[in-house]
Amino acid sequence: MVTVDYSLYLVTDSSLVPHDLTFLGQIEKALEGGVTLVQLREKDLDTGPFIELAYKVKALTRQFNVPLIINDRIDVALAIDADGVHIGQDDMPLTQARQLFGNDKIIGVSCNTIEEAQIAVHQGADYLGIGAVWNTATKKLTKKTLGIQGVQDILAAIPPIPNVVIGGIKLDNGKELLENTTGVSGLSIVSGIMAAPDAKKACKELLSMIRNYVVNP
Ligand code: TZP
Ligand code: MG
Repeated sequence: MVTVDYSLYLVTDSSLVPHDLTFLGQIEKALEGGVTLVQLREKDLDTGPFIELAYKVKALTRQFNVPLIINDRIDVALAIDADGVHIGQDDMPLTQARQLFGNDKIIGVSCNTIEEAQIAVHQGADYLGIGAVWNTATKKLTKKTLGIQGVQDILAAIPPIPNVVIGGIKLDNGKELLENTTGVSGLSIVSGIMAAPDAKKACKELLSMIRNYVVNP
């Protein structure tokens, strides 16, 4: 498996890109700004267009030597030979995903409770996505937001495992989160990067803040 730096994890959302900019251009800017991981998360694309887009994003992430993770769709991840897949609690269970995907690929699992995190660790997740920490306009949330304390409670209940925290994270509250937790591997951000007028600058600022708190390979 590739060595992964979880420090700044971009999760894409094409609907958030400013009108004068392009989706792929925005991802490229984010890569130039130093994002360490990219997840292609497009909920409304049919399989064919999703695969077509995924190949384009993969070509970009390869240039920067950054792993590409596909949200939800194991079939798409396999088809394009992505580096990993990210599954939620209602997606294909981790055990089956691992059987299809093998041990050499990255599988991340979304967790909102201690129990979900413990199960994901037990079943061999490579990393956890913990959230939502705060409210966000990017995703309709069906579960409680965790707050900083909720994130810390989950981390305290599981053995050390790579993890990213997600939901409503910007520069200032991201700093507050990292200052007040131990064991967070990185921040996962959608609108704070995809909607930024200057995504490269936004990523540089986020990364230089994160690097003060997080040590990754
Ligand atoms: N999962 C939990 S919150 C969220 C996802 C995909 C969206 C986070 O988006 P943003 O814009 O970084 O708040
Ligand atoms: Mg999902």
